[in-house]
Amino acid sequence: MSAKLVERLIITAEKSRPAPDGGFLLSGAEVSVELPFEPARYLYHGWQSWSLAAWREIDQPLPLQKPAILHPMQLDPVHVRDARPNGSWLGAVETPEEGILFLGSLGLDAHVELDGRRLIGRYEAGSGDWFVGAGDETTVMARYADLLAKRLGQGRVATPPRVWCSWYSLYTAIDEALLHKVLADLGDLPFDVFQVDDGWQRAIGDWEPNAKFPSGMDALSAHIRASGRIAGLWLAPLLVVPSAPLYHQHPDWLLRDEKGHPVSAGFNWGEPLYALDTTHPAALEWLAALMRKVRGWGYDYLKLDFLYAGALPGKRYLDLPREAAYRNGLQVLREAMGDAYFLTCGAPILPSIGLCDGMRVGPDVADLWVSPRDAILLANPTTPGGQNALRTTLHRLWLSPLLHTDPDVVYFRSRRCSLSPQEKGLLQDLSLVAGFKATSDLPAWWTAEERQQVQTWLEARPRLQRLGRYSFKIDDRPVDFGPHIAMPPTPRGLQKLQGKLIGWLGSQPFVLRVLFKNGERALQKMLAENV
Ligand code: 9PG
Repeated sequence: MSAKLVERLIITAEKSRPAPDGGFLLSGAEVSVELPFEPARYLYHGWQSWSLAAWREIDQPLPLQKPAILHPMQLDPVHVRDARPNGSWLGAVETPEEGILFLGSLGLDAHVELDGRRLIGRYEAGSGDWFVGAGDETTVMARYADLLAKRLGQGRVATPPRVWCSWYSLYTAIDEALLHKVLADLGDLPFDVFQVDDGWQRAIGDWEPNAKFPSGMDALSAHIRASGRIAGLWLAPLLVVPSAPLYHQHPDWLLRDEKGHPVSAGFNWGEPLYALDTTHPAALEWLAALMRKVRGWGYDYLKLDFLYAGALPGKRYLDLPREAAYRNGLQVLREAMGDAYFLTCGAPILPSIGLCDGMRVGPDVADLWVSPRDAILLANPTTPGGQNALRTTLHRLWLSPLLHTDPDVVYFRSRRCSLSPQEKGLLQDLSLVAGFKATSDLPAWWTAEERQQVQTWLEARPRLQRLGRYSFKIDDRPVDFGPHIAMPPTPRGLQKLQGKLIGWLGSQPFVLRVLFKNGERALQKMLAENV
């Protein structure tokens, strides 16, 4: 720790004492640290898996990302309009001595912002503890992770699984026969898990197999397990859509606002999304029964997605802070799923620690590097794409002592993929650095050479060394991600106007419905031609 700097800080808190390895432990509903220098860059740390995490110049505020209808599923909706540099639970600035000054909460429901020369931390409800550290970035973040481990716990699984996941090739167009074919085509490639993603269920909230899975989900898992692999399943258990019977059967289980309207959890699958109240005893019992059911079907790896829904602001059956309410729900899910591998996704970061084995730590990848429309016009760094996934994942690797950090899948295929060989290489290297390997490539799309690359990647256990914020050594090969994660320019003038228009259109449910229908049609066409 940088002792000289720490001595010069002016700390305001109810209680403050030196931390064992340098820095300070503070307590208080609101704490502040006065900086003895003018900071130039701030570490934005987004709320959930998909939200942006990145260093950014303080004099270049982040433009408001669009469309607004997706804010609940891409940001912390409470802090969308915060004008100052800010982030969930933690924040940091670079110091003149090439280190960082860091403030992070040790409890849930906390937020940090930079007000001029003051880092301020606040608990949303009540009070709690904080850690202040200064010095080398990797060392300070490791110390913070260590303190969190003591309070929140850690994942239980030593070795991260190697996963084949159905999403980034087949999307919702999966069916029983197709998955059997993929499983056969994978042959003896050493994937530990074959994970069925979105597309098997009747509806979001109606977790029974649809007509594309006539033999049932238990028959499918038996087939997967017969190949020597663990069967994995995707669910979004905390979401409910109006087309699901649950929405009408249990209106009292929905998270509501002060006026009694269901709280928006975003918009997807051509429908508005709503959230279950994870403090409602009957809803919790239903969630536990759901976990027991899918375990009973034979799925021992669960990817639970869109989990942020459980931590949105609203009125609950029990008057708990929102992240505490979420964590109680997660605890019930964890206990009911027993010893299954638990991957959280779309998950608020801190309140998931200790209850899951792995966590998606960035937004979705895609078979493209960046969408200029989304990145520039919509100023949205959370939509699917290689660059967005790379950027945020790199800023969340500090979580690796606490859980397996899932950077999302990597691509080897050249078929149906617009990533350049270099971009594919960056994502592959990221998977090695993050220590979690997954792909969605259809084996039938690989050339013989690509299949060989997959085999080599799956078997690799490289020596890893972190050289800097974005630079690593993988065995003896230096890798620098730094040049590839620049933030897009802030839209001005005509682009800003275009962005406003597209953002407005993108917030209209009828537009999103049309886009969804078009997407489904394009997917069917793609499958007819390629599978
Ligand atoms: C299945 C997918 C995959 C994927 C998940 C998640 O902000 N959004 O609109 C948004 C939509 C979907 C999404 C992420 C963000 O993808 O990350 O791996 O499981 O659901 O529907």
